[in-house]
Amino acid sequence: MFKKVLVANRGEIAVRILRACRELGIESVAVFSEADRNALHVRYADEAYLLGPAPSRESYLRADKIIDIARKCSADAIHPGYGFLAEREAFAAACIDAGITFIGPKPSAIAAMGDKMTARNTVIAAGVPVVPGTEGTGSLRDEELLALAPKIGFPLLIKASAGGGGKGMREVTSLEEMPALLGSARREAESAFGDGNVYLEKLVEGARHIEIQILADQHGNVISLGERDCSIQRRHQKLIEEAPSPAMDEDLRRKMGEVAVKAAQSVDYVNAGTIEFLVDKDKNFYFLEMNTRLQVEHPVTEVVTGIDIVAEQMRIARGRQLTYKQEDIQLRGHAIECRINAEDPYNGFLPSTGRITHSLLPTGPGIRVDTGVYPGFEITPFYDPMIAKLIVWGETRGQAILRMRRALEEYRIVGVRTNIPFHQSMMDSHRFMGGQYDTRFIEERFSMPEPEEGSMTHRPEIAAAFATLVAHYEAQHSAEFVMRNERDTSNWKWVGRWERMHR
Ligand code: MV4
Repeated sequence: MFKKVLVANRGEIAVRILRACRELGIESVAVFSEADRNALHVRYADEAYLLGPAPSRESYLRADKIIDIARKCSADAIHPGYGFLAEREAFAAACIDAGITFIGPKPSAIAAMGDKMTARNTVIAAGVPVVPGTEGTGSLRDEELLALAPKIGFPLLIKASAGGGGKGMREVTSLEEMPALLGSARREAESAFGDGNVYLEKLVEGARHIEIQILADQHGNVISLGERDCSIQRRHQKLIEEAPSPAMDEDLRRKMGEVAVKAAQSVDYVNAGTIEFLVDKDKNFYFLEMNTRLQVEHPVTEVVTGIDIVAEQMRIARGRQLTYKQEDIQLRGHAIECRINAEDPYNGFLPSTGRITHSLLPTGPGIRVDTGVYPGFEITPFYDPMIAKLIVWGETRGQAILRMRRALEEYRIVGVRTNIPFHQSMMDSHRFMGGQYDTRFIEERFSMPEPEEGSMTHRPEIAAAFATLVAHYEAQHSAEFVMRNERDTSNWKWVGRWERMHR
């Protein structure tokens, strides 16, 4: 196994990867920005190095500095996590050139899947179903697109080649409005990606966003670990994910798993990856894109399969065979993940920054919390607002929902606003409970209830007074607790007695 791994990321995912290193007996290296000097990932790692100022491009996007640090501290491998450098072909290539293993796919696979038009054509050739639309690579001019549009039919979508995540995407309902929308899609894509190429797809309405997790080793073995339903999104930000999907059955799961494996093989994929599909009401499914990285929502798959995906990534990168064969993969029970964001659901989901003064994590049966923050840590506006992922497991979907309600109720975060109230109302929503939702659910059918009458949300001065009293009360009690220990038998003596008794 690797002797030392550098984690080129921050927050909960850096901590998640560092934990895997610890369990595998691998020494770990963290990198951090000036805003993250006190971050959890820095404390957790065996070694930590400063990258630079808070803005990402001066810190977590500094590929040169990261590779330099990895060289100087003799790391064998770099894990990029998600976001930042995870899907930069040039970064993966630079790691390899420096003699450091990139824990992820080959640069060629990142490139092939990174360009969505190329990805679409590559998987078409491998027999993977895609939404009807334009075919062939190379840039298409407006005149060609306008000629193809009526053949594809309206409504359709203009999508950016370099896109993904909805950037540069436009819905078109008629030929008349198309020239203007082509122009604005190209401009948006050009400024976001430096590439104004676009292609067309028929719009699939009322579909669910379902993705298949795959693992592929360097010896040609590829397996699928079932699906995650990620349809609960707001402005292309996923908020809730679950596995298995309430809309799937065993037959569809097997078919989509086989297709996902084919898509991965079409680019000689190695390591962990995810194939995104749209699934319509009639259970037709269409390839959308492939994410060539570990994903935020990987824990729901870990929880229902019992597989440690990050540990598998390390084994794969080290050249081992997959630990599991397809027939070993069984899904047990149901997992739901709520992304806990520092944002105000009562105020247009506006980001909320500040110091976390208190927090109390839910625990107990079937609960997992992946977080990168702790009391005393300051949430800054420099990075993603996601501060934790709350993942629950239940024997059935119903039990998982009940458990999620319990966990959300236990969760306390003081100092920043969070979207916990949003998740609570979602867990009470009849449509969510019935599994009847698609990608437009939040925008079209869901609204936050008004905060309760007299709620502290509206009375900050009363909340502040109460918080002071509670802090005082808690301080008194913690002092009492320490005192009692000093007067009474100390914990160490107690442990000694207990151990003698059990000899
Ligand atoms: C679509 C679609 C409907 N039809 N393509 C959004 C981001 C990018 N990954 C692809 N997206 C979509 N592509 C066709 N042909 C609907 C979406 C879409 C969507 C997809 C997944 C999750 C949430 C979404 C929200 C709006 C639109």
